Amino acid sequence: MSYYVTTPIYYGNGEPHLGHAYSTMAADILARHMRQRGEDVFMLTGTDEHGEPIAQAAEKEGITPQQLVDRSAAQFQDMVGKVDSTHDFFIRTTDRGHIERVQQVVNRVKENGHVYKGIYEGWYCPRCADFKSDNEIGPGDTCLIHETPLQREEEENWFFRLSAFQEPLEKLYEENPGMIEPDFRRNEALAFIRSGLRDVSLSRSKLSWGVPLPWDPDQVMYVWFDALLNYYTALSYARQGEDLTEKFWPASWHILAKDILKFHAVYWPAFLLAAGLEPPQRMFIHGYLLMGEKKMSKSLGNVLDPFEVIERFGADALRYYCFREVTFGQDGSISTAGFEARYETELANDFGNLASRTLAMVGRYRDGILPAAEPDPLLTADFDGIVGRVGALLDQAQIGQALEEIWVLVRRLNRYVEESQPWVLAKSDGDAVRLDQVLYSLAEGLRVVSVLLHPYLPNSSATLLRALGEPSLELSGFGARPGGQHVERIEPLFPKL
Ligand code: ME8
Repeated sequence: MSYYVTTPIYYGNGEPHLGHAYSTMAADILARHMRQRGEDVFMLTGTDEHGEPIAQAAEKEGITPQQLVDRSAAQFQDMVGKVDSTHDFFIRTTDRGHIERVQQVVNRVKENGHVYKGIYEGWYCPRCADFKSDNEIGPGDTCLIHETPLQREEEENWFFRLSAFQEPLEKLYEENPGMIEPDFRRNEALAFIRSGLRDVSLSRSKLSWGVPLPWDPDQVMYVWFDALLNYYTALSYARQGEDLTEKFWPASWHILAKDILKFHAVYWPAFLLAAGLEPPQRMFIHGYLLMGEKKMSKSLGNVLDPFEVIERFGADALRYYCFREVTFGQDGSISTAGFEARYETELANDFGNLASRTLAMVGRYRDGILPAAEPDPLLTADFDGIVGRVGALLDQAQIGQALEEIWVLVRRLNRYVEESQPWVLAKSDGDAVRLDQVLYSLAEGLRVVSVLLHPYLPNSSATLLRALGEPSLELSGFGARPGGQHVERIEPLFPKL
C-alpha cells in the first residue's frame, strides 16, 4: 500500500522553532511506523517561500527575497535533520519543478471555468496572507490572530470561484466523516463552509515575488494556493526522471495545526476539485504547543529552541516528550521543567533502567547468551495483540495514545522484574529453568516495545535492539523470536541529568 504523509511547509521568513519541529516529528513518526509495516511510504516537508511578508522582510534587510529564503530554508533543513526526520523530500516553493506544476494546475482550473477577473475590495492581513471576511475582523479593523491593523486593499485581480464549491465540499465531508480529525475540527470546517463561501482572490497584482499566472504574468498567484499545491507538485519532481503522482496522490494524511485549518479544509479541496484532481484522503489537525498560556510563536518571542533541547536531551527525548506531554489534537503546555521530569522518570528510569538491568542480568547470570525459553504466561496476555492495537491507533494518527499503549508495557515489564526477582532466582540452581524464562521474557518484552517505540525513539531503540542481538525493526509479537542471541551491555540509553 502507498502511504503519503505531509507537514505544512513553513514560512521562509521565520526561524524554525519547536512548533514546526512538532508537526515534522508527528509526520515522521507515522512515516517510520508505516515503513516498519512494509508500506511504500513518502513523507514530505519543506518551506513556503513566496508572498508579501517575505518580500518585505528581504527589503528591510537589504537582500533579495531569494537570499532570504535560501538562508531560511537552510535553517529549516537543519532543524528537520536534527529531529531525525526521515522525509523523502524537502520541497521549496521556489523550486522550478514546483512553479511549473503550479502553473499547469492553475491553467486547468481556469480551463474548467472556475476563474474570472474582478475587483477585490476588502481587508487583508499581510501576516496571515489572508483576506478577511466580516467575522474575522477584530475591533478597529485588526487581525484577530495577530491583533495588528488590517490593510484596506482594492485591486483588480483574478478570482477563484470558491462559492461554486460550497455544496461539493459539504457533500465531501458528509460522505467522508473521517476526512478531518479530530471530529471537532471537522465540525468547525463544516460550520465555516455552511456559513457561506465567497469567491477568493487567486492572484495579486501589486506583488512580484510569487508564481506568475501563466495567462497574465503581471499577476502572481495568491501565496496560499501556491503553497497548498506543494503537496501535489512535489510528487512530480521529487525523484528525477520519475513522476510519483500516480503512486502517492491523493495524500494519506496532511498533518497541520489548527491555525491553517480553513486553508486546508476549504480552499485546498475546492481547488483540487476545480482542477479535476482528487482531494487528500485525510488531514489531522493538531493543537498548539503552549509556553505557559500562550502559543509558542516567533512574533510573541516565547519559543523553546529545539536545537538547545536536542543538544541537551537528544532528539529521541524531544520526540518522546512532545507526544507524551501533549494530547495530539489538543493544545498543551510544555516547559523545560516538564522535559526534565519526564526525561528522568520515564526515559532514564522506566525505559533506560529497565534496558540496562535486563542486559546486565543476562550478562551476569547467563554469560550474555539469552536463554531459549517459553514466554512467561504472566506476560503473554499483557502483550497479546499489542502490535495490532498500536497499528490501529497510528492508522488514525493517534500518536499519543499509541505511545501510551506501548508505555503501559514498559511499566508492566518494570513490575515484572520486581515480581519475578531474578536476583533471588539466580541464587538457587533449582530455579534455573524459571530464571531462563524470566530473562527470556524480559528481553523479548523489551524487544517488542523497542520495535514499537522505534518511530518515537529511533536512536535509542536501534541501540537497544542491537544490544539485544535482534536489530530487525520488523513488527512482531511477544514470543516471536527464540532465544540464543548474544546480548551486550550498553551505556545508559538516557543518562541521568
Ligand atoms: O502557516 N504549536 O507556515 P508557518 C504547534 N506557510 N504547531 C505549531 C506551532 C505551535 N506553537 N507553531 C507552528 C504556515 N506550528 C504556512 C503553511 S502549508 C501549505 C503552508 C506548526 O511557518 C503547525 O504545523 O506559520 C502550524 O500549522 C505550522 O507550524 C505553521 O507554520
